[in-house]
Formats: sequence, C-alpha cells, structure tokens
Amino acid sequence: MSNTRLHRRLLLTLPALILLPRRLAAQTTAHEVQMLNVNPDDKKQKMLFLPGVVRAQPGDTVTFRAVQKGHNAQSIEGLIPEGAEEFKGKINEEIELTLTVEGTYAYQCQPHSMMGMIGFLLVGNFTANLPAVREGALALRGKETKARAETLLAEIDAIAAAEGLSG
Ligand SMILES: [Cu+2]
Repeated sequence: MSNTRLHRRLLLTLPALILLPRRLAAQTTAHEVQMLNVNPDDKKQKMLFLPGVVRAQPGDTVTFRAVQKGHNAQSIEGLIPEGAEEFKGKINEEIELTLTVEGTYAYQCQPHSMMGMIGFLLVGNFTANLPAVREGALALRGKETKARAETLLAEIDAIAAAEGLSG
C-alpha cells in the first residue's frame, strides 16, 4: 500500500473512532425505579417497585429511588443472566447499576419479598434466560409475590412479542 493510500485510509478511519464512544454514550438511558409503600396511581397496590418492568439496553443505568422508607433492591439468586453480577442494596439505600450483561433480571425487596415486592429488568436481547427466570419467580414464596410476578411476566411477554423476540 502506498503512503498516500494509507494516509487516506487513516483520515477516513480516525473520525469514526473518535465519534464512536460519544455516539454510544449519547444512546444510553438512565432508568429509575421507585421503591414504594403504595402505588400513587392505584392505591390498592402496596409494596412495589414502579415501574415493575424496565426495558433497557446494554450500557444503560438503573437507579432505585427510596421514595418511601423501609425498602431495598436485591437480585434474586439464580434469576439473573449468566455472567451478570448480583446486587444488594441496603434498606433505604439508593443504588445505581450499570447494566452490561443482556438477559432478564429478577430482583426483590427483602423485607417485602413475600408481599409481592418483586421487579424485573430486561436488558438487550433478554429472552434467553426468560424461561428460567419465569420458573424461578413463580416458585417464590408468598401468594402476593406469585400474583405480582404473573402480572409482570405477562407484561414482559407482551414486550417480547411486540419486539419479535422469542422466549
Ligand atoms: Cu419493600
């Protein structure tokens, strides 16, 4: 390759390399989940994460806001994608996660784990471990937890169908 051609190649490549990280950074989304005693939109719903399902892409962040006291957010053992890090916030602690591993994550509030306080994060192409998460979530203890999991899993199935993802 002649020097001139190499030079032209570099000129074409360099701007792309410089712009790429900025483009990726601009595309990430900061999600928020509120930890609540009562759903302000439906007072009959108690002890919940709102929204209960977060649709995210790799590189996005999610922050759990302690809007009301007495809650935490922690991943449920075995119900996160392979290779993803488990997380565990303290009571009233606001934690921010950067979501890198694609898949479905189930998490709960420890004090209210049997009172339906469960939520899900969907990252990228999330359906690979969805059957395992579904099975595990529906086997959790607590009638209200099972009922909330069923509602949220139906929401997840609708998202997967709308996006043409199989699971
Ligand atoms: Cu709670």
